[in-house]
Amino acid sequence: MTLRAILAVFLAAAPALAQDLPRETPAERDARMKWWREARFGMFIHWGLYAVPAGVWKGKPIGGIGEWIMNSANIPVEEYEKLAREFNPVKYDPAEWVGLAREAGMRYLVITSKHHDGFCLFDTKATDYNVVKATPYGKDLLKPLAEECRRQGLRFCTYYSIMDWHHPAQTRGSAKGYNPTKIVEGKKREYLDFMKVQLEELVRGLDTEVLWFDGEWPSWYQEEDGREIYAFLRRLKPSLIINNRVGKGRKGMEGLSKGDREYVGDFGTPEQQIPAKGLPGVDWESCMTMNDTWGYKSTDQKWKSAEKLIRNLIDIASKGGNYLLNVGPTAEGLIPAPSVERLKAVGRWMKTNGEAIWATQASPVGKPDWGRCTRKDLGGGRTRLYLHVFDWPADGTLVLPGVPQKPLGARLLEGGKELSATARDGGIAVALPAQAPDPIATVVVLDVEGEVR
Ligand code: FHN
Repeated sequence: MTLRAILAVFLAAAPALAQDLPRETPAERDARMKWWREARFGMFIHWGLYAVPAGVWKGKPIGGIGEWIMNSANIPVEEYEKLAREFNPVKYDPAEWVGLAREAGMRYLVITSKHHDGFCLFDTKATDYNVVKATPYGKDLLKPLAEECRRQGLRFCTYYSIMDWHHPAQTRGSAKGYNPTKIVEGKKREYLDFMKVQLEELVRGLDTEVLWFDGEWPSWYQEEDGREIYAFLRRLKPSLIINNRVGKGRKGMEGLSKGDREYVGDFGTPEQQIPAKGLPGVDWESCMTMNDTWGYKSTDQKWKSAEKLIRNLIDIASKGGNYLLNVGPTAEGLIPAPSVERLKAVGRWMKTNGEAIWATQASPVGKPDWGRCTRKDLGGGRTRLYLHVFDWPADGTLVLPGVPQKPLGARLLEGGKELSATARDGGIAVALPAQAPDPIATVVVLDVEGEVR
């Protein structure tokens, strides 16, 4: 067989070969996922040209989420592109953003490198439709943020949309809008190669630690494409973590236990929801907004309370998941004041109670009536339970049913006041002070003998 023939055979097989997922033992996977599992809490950032109109187009408020305005208002590409000339985030301060996330108790940060509108916030060679080439700002936005994350000890991660309303290989779904895009006949390989160039820039140029895919739902994009992209990325950076939206697993992983996993990707991505019983057996992360939009909308002032955000964090951690909480910065580069206030409030709670969230495991006793529980295995046959009390018992006794293990000691996490813990009816009763130190959630630390499952 001639060399040309051998090459032809290999190239024809290349995409299939590329789908051979990297081999990894459970221990190797645990090592790769370790920092992510222990992080429990991250910042999501949706930022781009859509922050310029901020939910209003030609004087009219546009419904729906802010980053979808190009689709929601069915804005012609040539018109939407002009927004780049107005995008000049002179107030952008990466150190301030990372500091806010760090003080809130967040351990990683996921920012949109390219959302569905196709505009890139980094200095990509694959298209001139980017912040360096197309805006008066003229500088890469992600590189300084990545450097600041490393300086302040957070993991830098990037969101990437597969669906692209600007790339010539994809066309609008209908006369009414772009979503879901269609692929131009014969251009799918061109687009997948375009994706790979940009993904390589995010990995090699920005050293991203998580690739957070989205926009995977158009029918032209298939699970096997996800497997090809996943294999490509893991070969590029074996330690990289990739969500389930690299393939078509968004619906699957949210309901499947580990054994049934049929989809490519390292973690499930329930969105704007907290699965009632978590997702046993798989890694998962709930991504949620602080108001109702991901990208900035001047008209959306429906902010969740700090209490709600803190209790979401506790609820998610008690089910073994991560909380990816979103901010949508303005076109000037500012995180909206209501978001800043809430991040600081969450940070005050985390400053006292972070150890009851970070590196904890899911509750071994489900959801107690009075609040939530998280767990740490201390080794030496001891288990630490963090009892997050939302509803302070009127009679001053906190009862934890279903834990027959011998109590070894109990205390308030804040201040360390020792509490009396005794076995009672197959569970444990803890005597509490009359007043709850923290009305949102007071954490009681309870150590018991043996494993609690
Ligand atoms: O369409 C996007 C949306 O704009 C936003 O980015 C969310 C965040 O997870 N993801 C998609 C909707 O599922």
